[in-house]
Amino acid sequence: MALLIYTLIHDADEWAETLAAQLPGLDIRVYPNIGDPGDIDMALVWKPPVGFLAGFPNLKFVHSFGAGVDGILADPKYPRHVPMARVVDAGLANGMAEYVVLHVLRFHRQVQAMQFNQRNKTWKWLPPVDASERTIGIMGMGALGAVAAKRLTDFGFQVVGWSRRLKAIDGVASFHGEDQLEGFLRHCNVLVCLLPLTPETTGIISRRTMSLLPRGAYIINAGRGGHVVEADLLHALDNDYLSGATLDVFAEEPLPEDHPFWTHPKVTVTPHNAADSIPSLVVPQIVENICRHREGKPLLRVVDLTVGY
Ligand code: NDP
Ligand code: OXD
Repeated sequence: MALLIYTLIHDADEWAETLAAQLPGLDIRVYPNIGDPGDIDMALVWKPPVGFLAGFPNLKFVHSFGAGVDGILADPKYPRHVPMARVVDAGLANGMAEYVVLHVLRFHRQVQAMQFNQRNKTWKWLPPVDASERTIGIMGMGALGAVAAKRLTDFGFQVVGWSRRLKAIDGVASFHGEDQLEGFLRHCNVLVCLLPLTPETTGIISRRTMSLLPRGAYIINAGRGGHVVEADLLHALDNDYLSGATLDVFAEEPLPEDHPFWTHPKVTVTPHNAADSIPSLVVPQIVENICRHREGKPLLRVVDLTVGY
């Protein structure tokens, strides 16, 4: 039996080499050199094309290259009886926490305004705001959100989180469920999205939800592009309701050359690299799942296919 690797954005050969070094003898097939599809019982994938995975009759488990699995579940022909595992990694959580802290601090320390002033050679003192007067709200208090929230509390920010289920994290007020979304949003001077993209969360940052934020709020989206209704965000920025946005993920990636986000004075664009799966850090957990599969043990870090994350 063999492991198939499919990705158009990672260095598939590097991943294959790292896997081979840890599991000598593992039969690894890197797309497009698949051989007999009947040989494939495991697949490590990122955004496979529609119907691709359904073409492997002996597939027993699928592993995502990353934390998110929306790019796999977007395939309506995904064989639903095949379990899927995802990456939950301290390195990834650390990278994401750095990204969130960096952009929260940019907002907090008014870097956008100072850069604007510098371009105009304007020496202007901006009144400071104490961190305790800012509330940072994190949508999605999972493996990534919880770590970012904790780091933000170290700076003295008020931190609130929103998730499906109630959380108990020291120093972080927990809101949960649809009913508490409005109460959560009303607090957030910065709204950070670290949700998975599911039918429930698609388009969650919309004109309605943004209107519930305090005037002058800032948005950081490192979840998925599909969380944001882009036209609504542009409208809120252009009407000075929001003070700015940092966006790492987009409805279409790479972000098209003519997209208004590229040149918008209030938007910071990063190319979907808030946090990356690093082969040397992540491969051990994939190897662990391959071994468990071979030994007939339950997989770890399994995705609940009924909720989509
Ligand atoms: P987790 O599955 O660990 O956490 C997801 C969180 O979202 C949970 O707290 C969950 O609530 C909450 N959630 C899900 N659905 C809802 C809903 N309908 N209403 C309220 N809360 C909800 O995921 P990770 O933290 O590991 O990753 C989150 C996402 O980050 C990924 O799915 C991916 O899209 C994105 N990502 C982006 C990267 C980048 O570089 N830009 C890198 C890595 C990931 P509960 O805890 O109650 O289940
Ligand atoms: C992920 C990502 O989901 O990098 O891991 O987006």
